[in-house]
Amino acid sequence: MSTAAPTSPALASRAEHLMALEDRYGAHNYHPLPVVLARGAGPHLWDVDGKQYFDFLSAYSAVNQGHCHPRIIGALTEQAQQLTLTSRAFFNDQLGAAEQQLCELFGYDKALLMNSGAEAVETALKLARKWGYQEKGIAPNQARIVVAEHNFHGRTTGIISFSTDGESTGGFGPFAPGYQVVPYNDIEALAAALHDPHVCGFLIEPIQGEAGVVLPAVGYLAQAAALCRQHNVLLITDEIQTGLGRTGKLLASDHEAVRGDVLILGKALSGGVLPVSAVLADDRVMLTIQPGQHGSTFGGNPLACAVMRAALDVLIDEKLADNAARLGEIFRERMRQLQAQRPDVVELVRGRGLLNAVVIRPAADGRTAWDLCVAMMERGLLAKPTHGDIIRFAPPLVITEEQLHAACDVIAAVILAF
Ligand code: IF1
Repeated sequence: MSTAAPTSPALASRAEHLMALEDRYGAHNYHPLPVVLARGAGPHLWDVDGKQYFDFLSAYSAVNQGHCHPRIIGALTEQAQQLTLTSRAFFNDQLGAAEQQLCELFGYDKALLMNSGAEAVETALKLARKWGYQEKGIAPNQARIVVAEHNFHGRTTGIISFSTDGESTGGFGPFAPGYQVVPYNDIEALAAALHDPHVCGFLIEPIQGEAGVVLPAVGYLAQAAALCRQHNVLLITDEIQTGLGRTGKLLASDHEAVRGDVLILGKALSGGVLPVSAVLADDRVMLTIQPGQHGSTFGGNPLACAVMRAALDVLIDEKLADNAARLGEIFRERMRQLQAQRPDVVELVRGRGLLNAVVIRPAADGRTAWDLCVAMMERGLLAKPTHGDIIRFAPPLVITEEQLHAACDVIAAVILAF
């Protein structure tokens, strides 16, 4: 194992030195774009050399409210000097009001606060099973949960048990049983799966994010909800990436007036300040878990609650969902103009609100979406490809129309020169 310092700061630039440190001392579980960020504000990021970028990833939709939003940072710094963590062994003066705000905003009886998105997904799976045994009468250990092909719900061994992505699953078995995969956006396949009386839940992303911003047919979500009601199955909507204004409504499922029996939130629930996730459900589901049957050290901590409350206030007060709806139309129109100009590069444009993706045709000389992202980075816009040929464009929802056009000008310049 090399012990020498990777590079002496004098010889390498600060950015190169910092990238070398991560390479030497950090796990290689990501392949980041070669940019080293040091500051963020609103839709902008700055690297260690002071170069400004538009952030068109928003930390995978965790920074909907913009980087370092003053109201959220204010709540963080104020609470951080009062009380950060008590554990749930005791009450604290932040949790109840935070739970109330969540339940009133989204229309559920109760909320269970966790930390990462994956922890909230695991919590939802446990709730569905508990409800399945206690309320639906499924035989012990026979509960099954239906999921969609090409799903992404997190990285725990339990969650990747139902992933269909080799990158997420390879080398991590054995996997948990009790899941059935059906094609996304295929209502007949779902109907067939829900006939199984052991099914207690259907876990779905209203729009598949990691799969490359894949939208189901209009009406699919509503039909799925109807089938779940018909078969006494819990509809579990994972809105960790699509929720909180990202697709132009408070929740992506609002576009079809669908209400998940279990709602999962995360990412922008804290405005990207610290990990906060939540599961919301009515009493008939939530109260199947009793004291001592589930929890987490940091779940519902006072600091997370104060931050979450400010993040939700910003989302509502600044009408970020409406901004996403309006600017998303403008963005997709700009991208469609590019598609018309360079159909050899832009294969298709899809998305809703400010969750969009452009599918890129690889160039004859083998250049790919990655090369486009590097070129955009050089021109001051940060975006990341997913699954090779898809570039996700998801700026913070605080971006202005003028900033959006400036960002589209960068995208256009790179694509027209590709
Ligand atoms: C990575 C993308 C991936 C999610 C949905 C649960 C979670 C996520 C719909 C888990 C997390 C993140 C994880 C991050 C990259 C990003 C991501 F889709 F957003 F692009 F991976 F697919 N449900 N998505 O999107 O939440 O535990 O991460 O807080 O793992 O590389 P988490």
